[in-house]
Amino acid sequence: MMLKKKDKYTIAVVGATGAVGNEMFAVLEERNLPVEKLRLFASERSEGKTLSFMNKDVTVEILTENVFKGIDIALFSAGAERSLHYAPVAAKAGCIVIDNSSAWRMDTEVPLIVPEVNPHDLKWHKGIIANPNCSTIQMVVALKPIHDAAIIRRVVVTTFQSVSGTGKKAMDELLNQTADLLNFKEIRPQVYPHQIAFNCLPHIDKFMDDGYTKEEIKMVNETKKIMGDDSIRVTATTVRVPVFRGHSEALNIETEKKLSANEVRALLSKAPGIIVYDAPEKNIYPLPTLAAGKDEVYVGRIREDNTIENGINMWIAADNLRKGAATNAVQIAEKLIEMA
Ligand code: NAP
Ligand code: 12T
Repeated sequence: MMLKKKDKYTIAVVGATGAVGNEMFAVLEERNLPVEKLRLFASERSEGKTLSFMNKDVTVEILTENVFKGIDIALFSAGAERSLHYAPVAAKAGCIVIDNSSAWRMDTEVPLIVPEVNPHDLKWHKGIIANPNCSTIQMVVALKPIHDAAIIRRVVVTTFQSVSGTGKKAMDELLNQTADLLNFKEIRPQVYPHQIAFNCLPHIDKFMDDGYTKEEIKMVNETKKIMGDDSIRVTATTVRVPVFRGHSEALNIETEKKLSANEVRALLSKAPGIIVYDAPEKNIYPLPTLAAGKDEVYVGRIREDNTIENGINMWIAADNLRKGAATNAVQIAEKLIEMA
């Protein structure tokens, strides 16, 4: 299924009132996509709300099965259940879906795209394209140049994930808990099973029978699919931290060919979508506060792991709502438009 070439396109954001949806139309505006008409959808709770796009008010519409005719591209971020139900309905109406949920990512008929890594996989989409998990996107952007140069055998990753990954309610929970605790008030966790303020929870998404969380399993499986290489071994521990925006990750990488820390620095410096931010003597290293609001993946603390033959340690940070979600989805839309 190809996008028909036009001067301008009708683009929709499904889940427009959410944390990711909000960022999506901000990024569409910023990157100046050729938008003829923007349509915004959410649940009946948001009926009649207006949101500003290009200095004009756009009214939020209720999502139903009949809305997709005449829409060229729809960016979905309204939860996996909505994606499972509505993405095929939209595709059938001729609308190309770029889906942010986990619903379609591992479907063999659906390409899973990070434009810096596997833009070629866009060619075989059948109307639904999946946007990877936020933690996976920022990791594969940093891994791809290393894999191309030295073949990655194994990655051990620990994540430090912000609450905006869970959505708006979780951001409110961190804010309110922090204020309540500082005022000696009692707190009652609702979104997370434990206090998130002043704490770290080794628990993101559901636990599976083998003791891993779904988030950890997503990082393993999605990495192989995006990199197009089942031989890369990935093992992950995903942790929620009391940060509003920006995910950080500690990566330990084992390669087939030896790379020095300087070689990795040089490789990543010229790779697309990456900023090497690595001068520890000046306290320069990636931080979630630095990455927030940016579209690039920041990489620093690059050093050799001398406990194995060919090992590299590094620390990365990126904005989970931007490159981890909205920016990556909009970049996919840009590629579709380029290919039309
Ligand atoms: P959020 O802040 O809770 O927003 C949810 C959005 O979905 C709201 O716009 C909400 O509309 C809408 N929605 C909920 N139920 C709906 C329904 N029945 N019909 C139509 N719209 C409905 O959540 P978020 O953080 O933006 O996340 C949204 C989705 O993005 C999730 O599926 C999540 O899997 C995905 N996501 C992906 C990544 C990634 O890794 N790439 C990162 C974060 C999130 P109302 O305001 O009307 O309720
Ligand atoms: N549970 O899109 O809570 O698979 O940070 C993204 C973020 C699922 C996803 C989170 C999640 C996804 C979270």
